[in-house]
Amino acid sequence: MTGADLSDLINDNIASFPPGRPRTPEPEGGARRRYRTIWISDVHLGTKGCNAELLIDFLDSVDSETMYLVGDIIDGWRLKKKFYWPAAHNDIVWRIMKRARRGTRVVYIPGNHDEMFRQFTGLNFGGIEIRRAAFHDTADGRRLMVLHGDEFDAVMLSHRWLAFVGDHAYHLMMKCNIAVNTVRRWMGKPYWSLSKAAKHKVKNAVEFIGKYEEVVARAAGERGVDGVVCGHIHTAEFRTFQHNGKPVEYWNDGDWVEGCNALVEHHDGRMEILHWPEEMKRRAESEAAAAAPQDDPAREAA
Ligand SMILES: [Mn+2]
Repeated sequence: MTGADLSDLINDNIASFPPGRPRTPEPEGGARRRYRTIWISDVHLGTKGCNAELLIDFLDSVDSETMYLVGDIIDGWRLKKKFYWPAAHNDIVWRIMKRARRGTRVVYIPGNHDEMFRQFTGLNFGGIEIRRAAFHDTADGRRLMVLHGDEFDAVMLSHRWLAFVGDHAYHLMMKCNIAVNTVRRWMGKPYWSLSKAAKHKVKNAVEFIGKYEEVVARAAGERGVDGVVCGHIHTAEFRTFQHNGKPVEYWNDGDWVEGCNALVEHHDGRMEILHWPEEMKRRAESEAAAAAPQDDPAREAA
């Protein structure tokens, strides 16, 4: 059976997948923020570390013409060791497929944790295009290379951080992250990333991230594009590098394990990294302000 046959077979059956309705239904009506493009990566569905509730909230709050899934969406490595697939993870797959059916162009670039999908490069499942990498042209005419970013691991092997990313210390930290945030939720406090805070304190991690960003931006410069969008290192960032006297933009769309970030392109080509826990906090505050009585004498006095 060829890949194309398989794609036909799956597409013939895809009408019934994902199942009819998600556990958490999409909100009816409600204005969504519209963007030209959305990039997300490193969701790690199939692991406890995935902040599925926050991602569902994000997906229900935004819409775009194009959506790039920049790798490590499903964590095949972890799933192979231990099967973990709560209803919320199905809800995310359902929402992405629904989006493709509603007309959003969805491009899925598998990463290293979901490398099993790389064999389907060039195929289309339920309206989702699978690519090894992509080029994205912004509204203001910049050309960006889009890839997951594990391609540069070989270059980065001299750095110890990678061993750390893949291994027990990282998972231990993710477990602490879950515990900390469970307690914070009980206390009514918003999501806060322990590992993100720790990473910025560890000198080697900071050095690794800086070096990685440089290596990826250089590769983009060598391709002659204006910039690169990637994921992989779970650190959302925008930086500008110089390559042969020409600026090269480095964009990392972050992750949904620690930071809960997305990268978006506005309709004029302007790009922005969204930190979703902060967006949720701001929304809750403005809703509280709107709900408060307008002519409250106590507030006037204060
Ligand atoms: Mn990765």
